Amino acid sequence: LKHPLENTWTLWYLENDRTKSWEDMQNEITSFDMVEDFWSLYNHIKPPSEIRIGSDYSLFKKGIQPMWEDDANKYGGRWVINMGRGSKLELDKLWLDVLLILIGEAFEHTEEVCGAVINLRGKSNKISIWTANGHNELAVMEIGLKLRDLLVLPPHQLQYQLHKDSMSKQGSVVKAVYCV
Ligand code: M7G
Repeated sequence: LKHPLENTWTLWYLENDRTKSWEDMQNEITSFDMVEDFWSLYNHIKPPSEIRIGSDYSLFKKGIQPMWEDDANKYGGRWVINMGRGSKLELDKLWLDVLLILIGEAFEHTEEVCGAVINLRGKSNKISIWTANGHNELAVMEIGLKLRDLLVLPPHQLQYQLHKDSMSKQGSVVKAVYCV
């Protein structure tokens, strides 16, 4: 007997390839809606620390593409954890914790959660949790504070950025609209 999840989730993998557009670098891997199927998938794929620099994994609710342009994301934003270089162990553990928090529906405003992304970038690895509406302060803050507690992050390590600001960014800095 398998144990159903609240939602169906889709795993995406982005492999950096200069000959392709960003959208075309996204590959939909598979979807699952059972606890046991999550673990078989997790055990079958490489942990983030073993995939190539420049790659991303994304886990989104089925039907939402891991891009700013998706209807579910276009008014949203993301809580970003800047990991720096970090250890492989830390990186893999934090990503697994984030996956479990998502599929376990740990938030009160769980309907606001769209998905999570890990960007493998060498010196500036990032994990982010994407939410649907960046102006829903109550939900954004509840999610940010709960993330900080569950992941046991030190204060000021989580920053919330609106996708519309990432989309139109000039230079390398996107302003944070909230910080916990
Ligand atoms: P990134 O991979 O999110 O972060 O964005 P990085 O700077 O740490 O590598 C890198 C670039 O990928 C952006 O400047 C965009 O050109 C493109 N890109 C990233 N995202 C998340 C999107 C997206 O959602 N839609 C589109 N069209 N391009 C994106």
